Parts: sequence; C-alpha cells; structure tokens
Amino acid sequence: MFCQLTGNLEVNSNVGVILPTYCEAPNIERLISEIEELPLKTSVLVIDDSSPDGTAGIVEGLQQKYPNLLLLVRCQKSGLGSAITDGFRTFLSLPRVPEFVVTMDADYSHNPQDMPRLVSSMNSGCDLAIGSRYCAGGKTVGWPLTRKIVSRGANAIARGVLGLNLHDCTSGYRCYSTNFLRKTIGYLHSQTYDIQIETVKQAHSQGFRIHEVPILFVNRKRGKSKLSLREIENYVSYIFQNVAFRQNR
Ligand SMILES: Nc1nc2c(ncn2[C@@H]2O[C@H](COP(=O)(O)OP(=O)(O)OP(=O)(O)O)[C@@H](O)[C@H]2O)c(=O)[nH]1
Ligand SMILES: [Mg+2]
Repeated sequence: MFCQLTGNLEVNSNVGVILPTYCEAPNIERLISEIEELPLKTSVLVIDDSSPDGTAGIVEGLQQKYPNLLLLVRCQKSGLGSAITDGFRTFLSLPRVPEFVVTMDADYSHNPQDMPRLVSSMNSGCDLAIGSRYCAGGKTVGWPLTRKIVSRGANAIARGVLGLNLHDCTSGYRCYSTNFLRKTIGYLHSQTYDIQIETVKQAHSQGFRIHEVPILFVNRKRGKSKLSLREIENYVSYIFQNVAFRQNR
C-alpha cells in the first residue's frame, strides 16, 4: 500500500498522539490546536486515508504552524485498526521514540483535556490506560439508544467470551507505554475496530497492567460515523475466533 509520511521526523516528544482520520475536515483543526495547548510535550500524528473532504490538506497547512505535527497519508480507506497499528509503527521507528503513545478519535468524542489525566495515570506503573466510559465516574452523552446497545453489547461480549475483567474494553481513548508497544506490535493484525480488543488481549496475555480512567464520551457533533454493520460483524467474528485465548489462559 502506498503511504506518504511528512513532517519533522526528528521530533522530540514525551507523548505521541495518534489521530486516525477519515473525513474529519470539520473537526481536525480545532482538535490539533487544543492538543498543542495541553501542558504535555506532545507530537501529533494524523493518519488519513485520503479523505475526499480534504482532511489531509488541512493538516498539511497546519504543519507550517506546528513543527511537531506529522501526517501519514494512505492511499485508500483501510480501516481504523490498520491506521492505529501504522501509527504505532511510525512512532516506534522515529529516532527519538516517545515514552507514551495516546490514541483518540478525531471527531471530538474524546476530550483532549482528559489527556493529561490519562498520561499521568501511567505513573502508577501500568502499561495501558483506558479512557473508560463505563467505570465509576465515566459517562456517554448524546448517543441514541441503538448506539448505546451496540457499545454495551460489544463490551459484554468481550468480557463474557474472552474473560476480560474491564468495564470498557472497546474505548479508543488510550495511553500505551512504548515498552508495551515494542513487545506487541508484531502480534497486531486487526484491520478495523477489533484493534481495541486485540491490544487488551495482548496486554493480558503478556502480563502488562491495565488501568481504567473515567472519561466523558460525547457523541460527535460534526461529520459522520464510520462504524458500519460490516465492522460490527467483523468485531463479533473476531471475538468468537479468539475464544481459544480464554481457554488457553
Ligand atoms: N484513517 C482512518 N481513520 C478511520 C477509519 N475509520 C474510522 N476512522 C477514524 O477513527 C475515529 C473513530 O471513528 P468514528 O466514525 O467516530 O467511529 P466511532 O467513534 O466508533 O463511531 P461513532 O460513535 O458513531 O462516532 C475517527 O477519528 C474516524 O475518522 C479508517 O478506515 N481509516
Ligand atoms: Mg466517533
């Protein structure tokens, strides 16, 4: 697959932020500028699948203003999971690898202001902090009932079938240690939304500690959801193919 990475690869940051985008033109500029203002030493990597709405062009323009902004453009829509793993690979291949990598949605469902709390929770010695909608103090706002059922159902299936003892195993707002990512990257194959489960599964099986940090998740106000019935089917079939994981633990 043809990809093009632009920006200052010599960037020196403590936290690498991965923003996967497909048609996020209405959201991307404000999101990046808010991340840039956080009290964290960040570098931001946008992974855009040649969005027809010109998301990548907006990011290219912002690279003049933000020297720590990287852009990976892939030639076609290739799924959230592969975007995230391409992001992990990119950060791990930089001359100065950040200590932590944060993933978040670029549709403003994940509040950048929660990032410092997510990152500082890593000091408790965990290797994966999950921004959790379903632990005490977490919440979702603005989702229609059907979307709530899909999300709760996805979590219940993961907990029940794979035996994952977490309130929220599908949240995409996370902080990973790069130590964990180095040991795990070779095992990640998910193309779509099942990436969230695959990473948790790897952390469990390799004995890394996982911590949940409560977050408020707000339904996107601009742009369209990319979660399709096909992606939900992929997710369910991934879980059932991995029942063996539970039996082998
Ligand atoms: N690069 C890339 N990004 C994607 C792809 N699919 C989704 N995304 C991005 O991944 C993030 C999550 O996608 P959403 O459409 O918000 O999906 P969701 O949050 O599960 O669904 P909603 O709750 O309905 O918003 C957003 O930033 C999307 O732009 C993809 O195939 N490639
Ligand atoms: Mg979303």
